[in-house]
Amino acid sequence: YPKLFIFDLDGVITDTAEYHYLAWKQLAQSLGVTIDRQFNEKLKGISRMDSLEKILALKPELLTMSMEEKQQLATQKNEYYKTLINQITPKDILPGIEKLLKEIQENKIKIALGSASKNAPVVIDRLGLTNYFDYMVDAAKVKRGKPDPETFTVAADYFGFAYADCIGVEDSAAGIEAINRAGMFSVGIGDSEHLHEADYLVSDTSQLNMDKIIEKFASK
Ligand code: G16
Ligand code: MG
Repeated sequence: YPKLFIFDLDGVITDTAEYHYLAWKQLAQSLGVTIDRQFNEKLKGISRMDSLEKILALKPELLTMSMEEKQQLATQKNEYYKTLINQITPKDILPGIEKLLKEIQENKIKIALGSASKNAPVVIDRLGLTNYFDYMVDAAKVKRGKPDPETFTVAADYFGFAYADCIGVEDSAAGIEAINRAGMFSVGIGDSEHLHEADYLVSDTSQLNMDKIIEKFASK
């Protein structure tokens, strides 16, 4: 029986990718760079600074920028993002997620958040889901982001649980790789083209069912 579920945020609990996109688009515009939704796919799940580097790479003369200037731009993007996430309400919880959290909690299994976002606690609060989480990984303290397993192992270590007793839920390939490398059971949300390495894959969050996940976990 599993002891801990670790959830990714963006793309699993809610769709903040659109807000990240709008904030990056606004920042890119001020640099004379245009980005589209297709390009934004590359920014999903990766850190703020790594995302900025990918945008700067679109215009070679921007790459010579100092670290201080880059920090300023990253902060600017975050200011745009923080304004946008103020619009988030519990209506933005993806289908099936609150039911799943409730079932896990009722079964006395611990729940953690494993997001790369430093804004994750604010988003969870705006969604009204804070009380479901026994622990939230502090993205600012994670040294190596996904696909490194650190985000997930930090959560298990907090409780002192064996990694094999944990289940990670992710929508990105980098996230599934991180869960697998941690030696945990991986649940993927998306298509087999991107997430074929997941131990168990569902097409969207409405297909998530606790009993089914635990059955798959137990038979691994
Ligand atoms: C999220 C998003 C990424 C974003 C990252 C850092 O990850 O998918 O696009 O760059 O967090 O966010 P922030 O700038 O708020 O610290 P996740 O792990 O929740 O999918
Ligand atoms: Mg995600």
